[in-house]
Amino acid sequence: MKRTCCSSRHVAALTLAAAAACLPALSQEAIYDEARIPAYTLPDALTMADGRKVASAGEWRAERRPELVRLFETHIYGRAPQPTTPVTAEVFEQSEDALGGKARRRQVAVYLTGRRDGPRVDVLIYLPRQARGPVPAFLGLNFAGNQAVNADPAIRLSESWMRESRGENVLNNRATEASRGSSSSRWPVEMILARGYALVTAYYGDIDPDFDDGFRNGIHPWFYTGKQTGPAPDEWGSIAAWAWGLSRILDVIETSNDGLGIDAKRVAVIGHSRLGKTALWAGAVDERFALVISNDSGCGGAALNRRRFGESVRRINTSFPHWFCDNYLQYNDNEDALPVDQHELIALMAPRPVYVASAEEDRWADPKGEFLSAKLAGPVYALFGYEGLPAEEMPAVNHPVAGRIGYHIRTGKHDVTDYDWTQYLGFADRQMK
Ligand code: GTR
Repeated sequence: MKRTCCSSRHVAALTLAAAAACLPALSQEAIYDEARIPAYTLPDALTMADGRKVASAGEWRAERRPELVRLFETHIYGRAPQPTTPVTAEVFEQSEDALGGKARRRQVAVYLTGRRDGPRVDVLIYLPRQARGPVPAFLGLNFAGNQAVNADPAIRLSESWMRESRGENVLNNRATEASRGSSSSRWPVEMILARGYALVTAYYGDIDPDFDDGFRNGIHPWFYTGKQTGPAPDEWGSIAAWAWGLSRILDVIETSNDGLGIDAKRVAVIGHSRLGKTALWAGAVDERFALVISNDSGCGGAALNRRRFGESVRRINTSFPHWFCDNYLQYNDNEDALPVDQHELIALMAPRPVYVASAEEDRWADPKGEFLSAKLAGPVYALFGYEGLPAEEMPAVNHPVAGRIGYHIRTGKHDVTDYDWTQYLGFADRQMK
């Protein structure tokens, strides 16, 4: 894989002089002042690359939408392969009486390549105990293993590689028993079930471990052809791989006999932070997701690249060189050259409902840039006869606004809270039930 500028993966291979040339930009301070944002012009979602205007939902669907998906694939996330073999799944544990009688639980081994020697994703499902017939669901990847989502002792402990930054709950890059329930504040399972929804979750590292190893582990190598040893500059990085994994989980829901109790036509995809970027990309490329939720997704997610506020393209490509495709490196300090911006990513959800959430103290993720993306996707929703985001200005903190596009900024930091979930559940009730 060729890289044209520095990333942690390649800095070692650069001459000293070349590395030094990269340093000033790397140490550049993040912009946290609106007055310092350079003037920029956003690409118009409704203008084709050849200048033609998109005037109808039909033209959007037939021409502009596919063009935008290709542009985002080529320049930001990388193109993921079509699955060559159907995914296979095996329920390895279940209970009709979980969480003190509130839930039914399913644990399903999903073999992403259909083969037992290929990557295996353990999917945890909670269904409302009393539900009759298939229920709508929230599907989201988690950061620390299924066992971190709830203290339920029956959840299989993750054995996959895990980042050590999660603290004492991870030892030698593996989750420990102490991690059980450690992320439960982000997953209010009982609240979700009480509202009639199922929760479906899996550990993102089961799909592709979140570190830069040149794509030798995880799902990528299973799709190399010939002598290929890594993705081409326009092929999938880790975010596209995680999103692809979400689609395979949806395949399982869609094709299993009873849908595992879930209505495949009412699955909302949700994610926080890097997994919020992932949820958005999953919703963009896979229109089977009925509703899409971005929680604090920031740079490479809902935030506009061209604002360069908080985390910038250079910064994210330097800290996490494996998240995006290599072509994205061309836009380090060069955001204006991008043929797309993130309001067009939100527009790719149209006409499906989409919700973007920010947190007041999460300035790294650029709340205003997230709001603007949600707002500026509106004209595409209008083609379908929907009101997008009914707000001219950024709403006050803790004052959610929603049309077919929802948005809030809540008090507090970069996290997923009950406040966030309360808005998502209300939005899903109105848009999906
Ligand atoms: C940060 C990164 C963000 C966000 C976050 C997370 O370090 O700069 O883009 O994705 O990680 O995923 O927790």
